Amino acid sequence: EKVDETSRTGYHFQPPKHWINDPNGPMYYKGLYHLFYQYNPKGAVWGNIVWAHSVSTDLIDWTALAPGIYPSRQFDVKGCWSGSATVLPSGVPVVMYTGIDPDEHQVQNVAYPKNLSDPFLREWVKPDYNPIIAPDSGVNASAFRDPTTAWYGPDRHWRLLVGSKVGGKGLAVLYRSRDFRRWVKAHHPLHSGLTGMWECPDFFPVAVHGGGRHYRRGVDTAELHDRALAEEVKYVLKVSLDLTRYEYYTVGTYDHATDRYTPDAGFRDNDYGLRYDYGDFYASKSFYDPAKRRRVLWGWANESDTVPDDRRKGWAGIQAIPRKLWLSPRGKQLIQWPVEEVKALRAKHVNVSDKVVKSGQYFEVTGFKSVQVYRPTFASFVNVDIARTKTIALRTLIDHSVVESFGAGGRTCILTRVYPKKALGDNAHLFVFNHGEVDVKVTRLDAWEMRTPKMNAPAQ
Ligand code: DQQ
Repeated sequence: EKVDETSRTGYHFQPPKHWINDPNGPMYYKGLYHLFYQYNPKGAVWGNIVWAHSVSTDLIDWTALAPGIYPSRQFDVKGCWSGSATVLPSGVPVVMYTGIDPDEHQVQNVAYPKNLSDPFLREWVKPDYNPIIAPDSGVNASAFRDPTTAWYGPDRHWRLLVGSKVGGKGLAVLYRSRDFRRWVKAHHPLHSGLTGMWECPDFFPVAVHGGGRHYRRGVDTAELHDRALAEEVKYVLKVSLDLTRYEYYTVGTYDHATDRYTPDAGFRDNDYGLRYDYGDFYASKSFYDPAKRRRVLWGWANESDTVPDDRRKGWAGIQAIPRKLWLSPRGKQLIQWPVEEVKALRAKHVNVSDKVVKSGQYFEVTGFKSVQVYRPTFASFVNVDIARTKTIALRTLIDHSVVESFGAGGRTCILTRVYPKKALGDNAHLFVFNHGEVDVKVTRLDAWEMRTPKMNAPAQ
């Protein structure tokens, strides 16, 4: 099989070939970041889904291992779909995922590492008591999937969510367990909305600013029931809407006693909420990184060219650059920013300062090789208090077929896929345009060539 390298990425996460989709079970264990992801080992279109597995010490250089979870039993014979990792208080990581059984029913399974002293967590054991959660009679068995990371309540019960729907209503179905083995459905879902199927729910706490300096730090889902901490946190519920292929989140409060989640006032007047990203970003999942006390968000960006193009290229799909995620000081939205490790890839630097771009004019930023033309196909708004900030800031990561932008310090994010045919290598140029009606002054522009990390070279 041939792989067309033309628009493959330089530093965004990609395997050497074939189809990828959702990030699965991200976690940090014994000094390594683990990323699993939906993968077709046989081709560049969706199908034959396994959990491919890669590890990294810095979220930048990645080593590919053999798939961690793949169809092997009745309860997952037709596919191993999305799921999450939970690191138990004992330090043992557990994976929960959706298996497709012989009747095409979606069931939830658990898997444990075979050897806890292996930091690579190469082999996973699926207990015979799987599935741990099967769709009951009231549930549509083909709309019941993507278990979240579990959290522990003050009543000493574990909880997790499964994405589902009833009629046109999306559901985050809540299950409880004392022993992580026997799970009982709660009488009401944690939350629901008139949006169609909820895929890939994610539910986690975020620190509230409260005047403190530490509001950017992440909070572990396992700390959810800690009283003292609970008073300084809000909760985020994110869902992926399979009808529109967009993701929405709300910020709100979570009552541990009643297991109710209530979005804050600003999020209550519609069934949607805010978007993580106004471009191509789906089936995302966050995890708590204890090494840097931050919450990190992974999201999948599909190709936006055609399926025949994907087959011809021999690959499809990338993961966005992992983003650190925190609550804005006023608590009205989340802020996302590429993890700081990305800066280590910066090479040759070019800068421009105090340059006026008249209305309708442009200038070229010279001194690079191998950058590409930026053709935006998505747009959104960003709230900026220009009287206070004086400037509008934009950070953009350009990487062959990916343009990932963070407006006003990470308040509005847009990931776009682009497939230039001519603007390749030395034919690629970087321009600053002013399509507005008034002149704009570029007070500061910094640009770097980016080095290519080790991207999924197989383990030795
Ligand atoms: N992708 C998985 C499902 C999930 C969907 C299957 C979201 O588990 O609902 O590959 O992209």
